[in-house]
Amino acid sequence: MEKLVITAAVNGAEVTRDQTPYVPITPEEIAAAALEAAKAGASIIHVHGRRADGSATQDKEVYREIIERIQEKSDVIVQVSTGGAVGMTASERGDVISLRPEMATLSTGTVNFGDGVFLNSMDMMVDFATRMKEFGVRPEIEVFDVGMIANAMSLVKMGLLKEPLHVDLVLGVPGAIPGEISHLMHMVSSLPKGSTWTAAGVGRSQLPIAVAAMLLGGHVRVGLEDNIYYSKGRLAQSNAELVERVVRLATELGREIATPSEARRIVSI
Ligand code: KMH
Ligand code: ZN
Repeated sequence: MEKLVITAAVNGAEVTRDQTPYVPITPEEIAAAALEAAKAGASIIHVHGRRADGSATQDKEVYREIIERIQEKSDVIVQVSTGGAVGMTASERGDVISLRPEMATLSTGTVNFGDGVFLNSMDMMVDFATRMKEFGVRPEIEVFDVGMIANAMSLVKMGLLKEPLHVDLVLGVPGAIPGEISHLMHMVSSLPKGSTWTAAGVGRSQLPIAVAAMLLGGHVRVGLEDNIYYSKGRLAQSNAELVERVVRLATELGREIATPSEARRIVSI
C-alpha cells in the first residue's frame, strides 16, 4: 500500500476558544500548531484564517503570514481553505487563491452545515477552479456528500480540473453524509479511477473513519477543525496529539508515513 499522507486541519473556521482552549487563532499560534503537527507526521496542513478576536477571515494578508511562518521552518504542504465560513461571499472566500498557495480546498457542492448552509453553486465552483488553474494551485476536492463527486466530474469535463483528482471525503458534518464506514466505502467506490483520497470524520467519527481509511488504502485527515476531543469527555491537547495517534495506529497496521515530498508525489502536486 502507498505511504500514508496525514493532513492536520489545525483550526477551521467554527471552533471557538470557549469550546477548547487549544485551538490556534493567531498566525503565530497556527504556525506553531502546524510545525508541531508536521513534526508528529503530518505532511499537509489545512489552515483557516482567523482575526485576533477568533472570528473567521479570508483576509489574504492573514493567510500570507500563516504560510510564511510555516514555510520559514518546514517544507510541509500548506493547504489554504477556500471554504472559509458559512455565510461568506464567493469573492471573499476565493481571494486567497492569488497568493499561489501550494494547495487549496475546492468544495464541489452545496450542503447543510449544522444550522447554516454551506453554499457552493456551480458558478462558484467554476470560478474557484478557474482561478486555481490560472495560479497553479493544486485543488483538494472537498466532498461532504456523494453527489459532490459528480459535480467534480463536471468540472473535469469542462477542462477545469485535471485527473487524477485528490479528494477529501468529509463525513459527519450535521446535515451532510453521516460518519459511517458504510458511507465511506460507498463514496470511495464512487470516485473516478486513479483518484487519491483522504477521509475526515467529524466529531466522534474522526477515529473510526481514520482507521477505516487506512485499511482501505486511503489517507487521513485529523485535527481540531473536525474534532476537539481525544476521547469521550477529554479534549485533545493539541493537533499533534491527534496526529501522533494516527501515526501509532498506522505503524501497527503496516502503513508507513509519507514525508512532505512523498506526499507531493502521492497527491500529484
Ligand atoms: N468551514 C466550512 C463551512 C474548507 O475549508 O474548504 C467549510 C470548510 C471547507 O471548512
Ligand atoms: Zn476547512
